[in-house]
Amino acid sequence: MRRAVCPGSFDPVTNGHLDIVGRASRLFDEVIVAVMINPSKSGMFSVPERITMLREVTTDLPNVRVETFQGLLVDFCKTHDAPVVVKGLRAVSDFDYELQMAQMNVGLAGVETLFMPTNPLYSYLSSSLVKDVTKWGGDVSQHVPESVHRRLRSRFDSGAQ
Ligand code: COD
Repeated sequence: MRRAVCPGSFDPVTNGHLDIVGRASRLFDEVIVAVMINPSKSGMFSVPERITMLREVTTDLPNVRVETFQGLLVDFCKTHDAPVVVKGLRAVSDFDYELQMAQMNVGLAGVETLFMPTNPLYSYLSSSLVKDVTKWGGDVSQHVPESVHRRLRSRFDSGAQ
């Protein structure tokens, strides 16, 4: 079985993430979306909330499952017998950091990274940007799935900063 991992913080999942996960699901037998826990980042949504949102928006992709992990990505990959990581590349600014991580992951455990060019529709999208725009009353409904949009709005309506 060809299995790949799409890792990230997903705080929250955007249409850019979803595009990469959907495309990866057509290339691999199984794709595991890994919500990686970074204890030094508090995040807006809890990890269980991020997992719930991801599961809601990937129900139409039967070969995609969502898991979480705290630790090295390569250890998650080893545990799940997934030798490949799939990442989206938005711009040159992503490249330096992504290249370092990709090279480190090969060196640590032979885990390869496949980079997919972002869909031009989503090339400027990030979780941080959708949170910031929502915070100041902007409309991000074109940029995140409907269920995520609802949660973002209600989080800010209830006073999140
Ligand atoms: N279009 C296309 N792709 C996108 C878009 C978009 N608009 N937005 C995001 N993506 C893709 C990118 O590939 C990105 O890498 C991925 O989605 C996840 O994005 P985020 O912002 O949710 O997640 P990040 O960048 O915070 O995730 C970083 C990781 C958690 C993957 C990384 O820190 C990690 O692997 N941590 C585990 C600990 C570890 O192993 N550390 C050593 C690394 S060598």
